[in-house]
Amino acid sequence: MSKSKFKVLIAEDDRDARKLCKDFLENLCFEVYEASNGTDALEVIEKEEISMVLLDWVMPGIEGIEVCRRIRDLDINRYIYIIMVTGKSEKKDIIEGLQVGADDYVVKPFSFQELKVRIMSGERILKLEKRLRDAHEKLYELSAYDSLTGVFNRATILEMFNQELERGQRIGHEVSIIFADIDDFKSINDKFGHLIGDEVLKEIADILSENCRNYDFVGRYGGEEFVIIVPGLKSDCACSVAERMRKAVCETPVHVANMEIPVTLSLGVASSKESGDTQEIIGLADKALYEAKRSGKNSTVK
Ligand code: GH3
Ligand code: MG
Ligand code: MG
Ligand code: MG
Ligand code: MG
Repeated sequence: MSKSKFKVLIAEDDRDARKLCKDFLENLCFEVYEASNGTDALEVIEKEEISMVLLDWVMPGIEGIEVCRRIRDLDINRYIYIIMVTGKSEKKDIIEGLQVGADDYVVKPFSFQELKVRIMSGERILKLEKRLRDAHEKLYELSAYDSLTGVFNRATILEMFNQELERGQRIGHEVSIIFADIDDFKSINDKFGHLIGDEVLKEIADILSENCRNYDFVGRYGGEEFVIIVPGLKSDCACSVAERMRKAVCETPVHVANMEIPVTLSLGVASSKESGDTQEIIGLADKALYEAKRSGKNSTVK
């Protein structure tokens, strides 16, 4: 069997049986955890990234069958492969075990040869599941983030804005939004070229991200325009955030390819207090941004 990094939990109240099983699994290169009752088993599963459980049925306290049921009720984003290993050998027991969520069922006394091939079959499924999970994560990254700047893309940031507005309504929080547009970006492109322009966009995205709180969201709305969602802040406070960003950008020139490029931002702020409609709030922030541009740029308007 190939070297495996999967963590396996042996939940078994009989000490000798547990020890035998542990030695056997460690020889197969698994990282092994032990529990002598159902309560401890569930605790280990919550704490460690357990991938496979060899689960005895008859144990003091919470029995294996109930542990199995509770594992399937857990809200986790990985699969746990469960093999019931028990002396309960009647057909109705096997049916019940598989019905509550066990993937496999081994009746004691078993041969280690049999246990090994059953574990290998579980490992095949876990490896496949891990590959699918990784692929899903990768797809999410590709679809949710802007590939140039690494901040959220337009579709994602708008979805997050909607979610935050709903959450804000539920818990009675105001949600603010900031539109930030680079001033005269076209002339930066014209003067330094598009590639340098791209680097400037990345730097600005970084500065915006560095100047917000952990629970704010930064996204690229398009071109040289960014959006920052600020949940739980009234528009006055969101204006302070916007001003902090504006100052951070205009006070230090952006360093790209051994050049110092002066950049400024115009920002528009709106909040959920002004309207209950997503599009309307966006329209208000856009209008405020337009006003900042009209009145001379490098400023924040609410
Ligand atoms: P204003 O102060 O009114 O916002 O002027 P501006 O020049 O920033 O705005 P305008 O909308 O006239 O021009 C935006 C420019 O941004 C034009 C476009 O070529 C450039 N741009 C959009 N996306 C990208 C990109 O991904 N990379 C680069 N380098 N330039 C981009
Ligand atoms: Mg037992
Ligand atoms: Mg611009
Ligand atoms: Mg313009
Ligand atoms: Mg623009």
